[in-house]
Amino acid sequence: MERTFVIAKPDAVQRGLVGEIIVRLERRGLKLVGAKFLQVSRELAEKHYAVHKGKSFYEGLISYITSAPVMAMVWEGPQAIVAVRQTMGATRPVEAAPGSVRHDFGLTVGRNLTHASDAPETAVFEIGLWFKDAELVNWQRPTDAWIFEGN
Ligand code: IDP
Ligand code: MG
Repeated sequence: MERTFVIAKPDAVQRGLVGEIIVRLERRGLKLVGAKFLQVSRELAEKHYAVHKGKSFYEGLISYITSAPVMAMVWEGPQAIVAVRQTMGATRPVEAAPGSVRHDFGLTVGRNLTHASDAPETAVFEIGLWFKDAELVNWQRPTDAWIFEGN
């Protein structure tokens, strides 16, 4: 089973959309295995977004993610990485599919509500950066047999 890292960004928290984001992932059948509500430090933000250092939007991105609390989460399921990015929608809300979080609640790329890991290696790196092993919960969900079958 695959795990992916998700953030409800400061705009999602301020706008009261954390529950909306969680409900969409739960309803899809993904399983929550870790969550923490925190104010992101500049140090953590720089590590998380190291890949974007030097880009025109980098400073704005660091100030956005550190501007107010976030909800950081780990979600699990078959093809969780691709599935969660699909539920969140394309980076630019005006290019995101109707029905996705970024389409339904966003307009500009600088306030696009969520983060989700984009590949298996990124997911491993991000989960390790934000969570200790002991903060992730392995739990059984009997309804899984009604949600997943094979791949
Ligand atoms: P992703 O979040 O969909 O993976 P990335 O390209 O990895 O998108 O960019 C990381 C984040 O940086 C975006 O979610 C968005 O918040 C911000 N960002 C990306 N491109 C721009 C831009 O052109 N202007 C402002 N912010 C941007
Ligand atoms: Mg990205």
